Amino acid sequence: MSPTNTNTKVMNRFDVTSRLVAKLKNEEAVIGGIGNTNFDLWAAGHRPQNFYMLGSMGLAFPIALGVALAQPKRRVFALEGDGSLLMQMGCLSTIAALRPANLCMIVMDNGLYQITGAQPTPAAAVSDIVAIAIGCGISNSVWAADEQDFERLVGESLSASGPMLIGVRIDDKAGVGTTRRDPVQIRERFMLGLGVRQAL
Ligand SMILES: Cc1ncc(C[n+]2csc(CCOP(=O)(O)OP(=O)(O)O)c2C)c(N)n1
Repeated sequence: MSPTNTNTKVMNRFDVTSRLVAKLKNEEAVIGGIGNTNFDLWAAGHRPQNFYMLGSMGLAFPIALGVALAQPKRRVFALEGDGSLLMQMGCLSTIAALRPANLCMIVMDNGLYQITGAQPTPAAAVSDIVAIAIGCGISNSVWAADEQDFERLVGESLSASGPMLIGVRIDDKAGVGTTRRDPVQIRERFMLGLGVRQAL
């Protein structure tokens, strides 16, 4: 099967991430995956409710699942690259089974392992990320047609009654920022931002 995203506009990760952040008004948590997704999340403007994954591919959705289950009243977003999601695909089945209503996953699909030299991923030619998510049981999985459609889908996710996955077809550009590589600070700021740690 070929990917079904060929009628969708090729967007830009930083632009789309900035549009997401601009729509957040209620201290929603946002988990960035390794590399470009968290670089662009950082560059879009640091928020205390942002978590930036460093080092391991595919952990943005599993971490976001934990946050969504622990704080069901908070809306949680997670950003992941297609290559990283393909490495940790089993998380989709787990999320489908647990059905956190407050979790929205966004896949930035450039069909590349961009940050390690732009090698093509299987999503470039044969694997359809949205079809995979639907097959795993996340029925509310869709490709965003363009930026306006992306914003509409994000708005829809804020009152969704089950987990949602938005596929975004993006260009081959690198992230525009670089997250400060301090895992302890990242964790502590996030825990303060989520209200599970008191300031000194
Ligand atoms: C478990 C693991 N394998 C390999 C790597 C090396 N690595 C880091 S980022 C990356 C590519 C990520 O691709 P994708 O998620 O599609 O994001 P993009 O770089 O395209 O934005 C690779 C292979 C790693 N950090 N961890």
